[in-house]
Amino acid sequence: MDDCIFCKIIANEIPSYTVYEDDVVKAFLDISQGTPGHTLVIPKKHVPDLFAYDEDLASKVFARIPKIARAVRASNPTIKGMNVLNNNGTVAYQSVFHSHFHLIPRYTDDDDFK
Ligand code: DGP
Repeated sequence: MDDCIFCKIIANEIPSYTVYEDDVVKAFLDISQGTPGHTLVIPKKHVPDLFAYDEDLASKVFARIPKIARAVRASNPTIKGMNVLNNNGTVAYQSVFHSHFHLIPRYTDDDDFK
């Protein structure tokens, strides 16, 4: 998609800090770090939101999330937990309409993040 910021990140037209990449997904640091290590996992195929996945793509993308979550957790021993968040639709606070999963590391007493 020409006007999609995440498609441009996949194409390396916009720089990002890559955490993980394969033929199906790319994971990179969110420009707005909710907590340190806040990572986005996106399918390389442009799908606007959760409602647009077919079963094949869903099985491939969702299957990769635990592995990427473990890699993020392993990057910092002070990460004690993680929120996985997926916003769908403007009313649900989706702002980029290329489906993405937020991996938000949680730290002891990081209550600033809700
Ligand atoms: P959401 O509100 O769920 O659609 O989250 C979109 C996220 O995308 C938001 O946390 C900020 C992030 N984001 C937007 N533009 C860029 C960008 O150009 N680079 C990176 N790394 N993240 C971006």
